[in-house]
Amino acid sequence: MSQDYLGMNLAGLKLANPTMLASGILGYSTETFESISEGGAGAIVTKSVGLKPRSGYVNPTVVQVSCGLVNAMGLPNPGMDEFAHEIRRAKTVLKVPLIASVYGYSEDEYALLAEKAVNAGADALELNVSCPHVKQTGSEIGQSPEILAAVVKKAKAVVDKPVIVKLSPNVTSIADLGEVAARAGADALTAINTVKAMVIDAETGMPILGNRVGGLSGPAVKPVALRCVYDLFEQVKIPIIGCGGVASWRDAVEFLLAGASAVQIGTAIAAEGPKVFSTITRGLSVYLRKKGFKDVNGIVGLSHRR
Ligand code: RRO
Repeated sequence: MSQDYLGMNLAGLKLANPTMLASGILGYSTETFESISEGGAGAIVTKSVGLKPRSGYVNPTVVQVSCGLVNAMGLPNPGMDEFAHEIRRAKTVLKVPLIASVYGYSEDEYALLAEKAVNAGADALELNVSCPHVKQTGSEIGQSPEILAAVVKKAKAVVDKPVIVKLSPNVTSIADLGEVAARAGADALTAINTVKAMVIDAETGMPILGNRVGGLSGPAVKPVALRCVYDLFEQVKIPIIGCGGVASWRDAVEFLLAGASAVQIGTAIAAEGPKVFSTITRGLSVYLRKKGFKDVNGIVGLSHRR
């Protein structure tokens, strides 16, 4: 069986297969990125990094629920100047594209972060404009068409690498915001960030997360994410990367049929480890061969047929 079924060019990025590590899962170290790459991922997206170091919220920051994980990490990160060293180090060993996820509080900050990440060697950027529980960077930037357009335009003006925009499901129309990002020059969209959620402990009568509220990921959000990808595919012409509850090759196929060109995997790594990537790509390859498709592009958006 050949892996050639799975190779692709996504918005200028050469991928050996359409799976990526989702931002936010696993830290910032070259060793972790290497283990994910060895597990079979086609690309790696880093945890979101801002200009200044941030310690994040107090514990607990992640809670397991029956249908996934609820997190409110609060953007813990070492700051871009420190992280740039790690990008440089990772680029000396990684054989797959490294996509730097960045967040900021203004268009100038996003542009500066984009420049710094690309100068350090990042192959592409993912603009995180959709964190569900950190004010300003998530809710104000990603939900305002004007600010979103300004952020994307400015980032595109300063770097010559692909700019991907990660969208929130916590909006009235993700497709309208995807269109705004595409018109502003985004090369691809990731859908979706986590869904606003919380967990309450009946014994203590209190919210469990240190931040009280957070974002849900994992199997529960898959149908929400599929619908978001489906709506985006109807309205936007740039590639879409599906993210939300992908744990098996069948999940990946469903996202491709909805209109995604690739998928990101996050929560499933907690249960399966890095081998989840090769398990999914093997299954996807067998599916494509059995169904008579010669590559992934053959099924992207096929569920839109009438
Ligand atoms: O760090 C977080 O709490 C976080 C981020 Br930046 C995000 O984009 N999505 C999320 O669920 N958590």
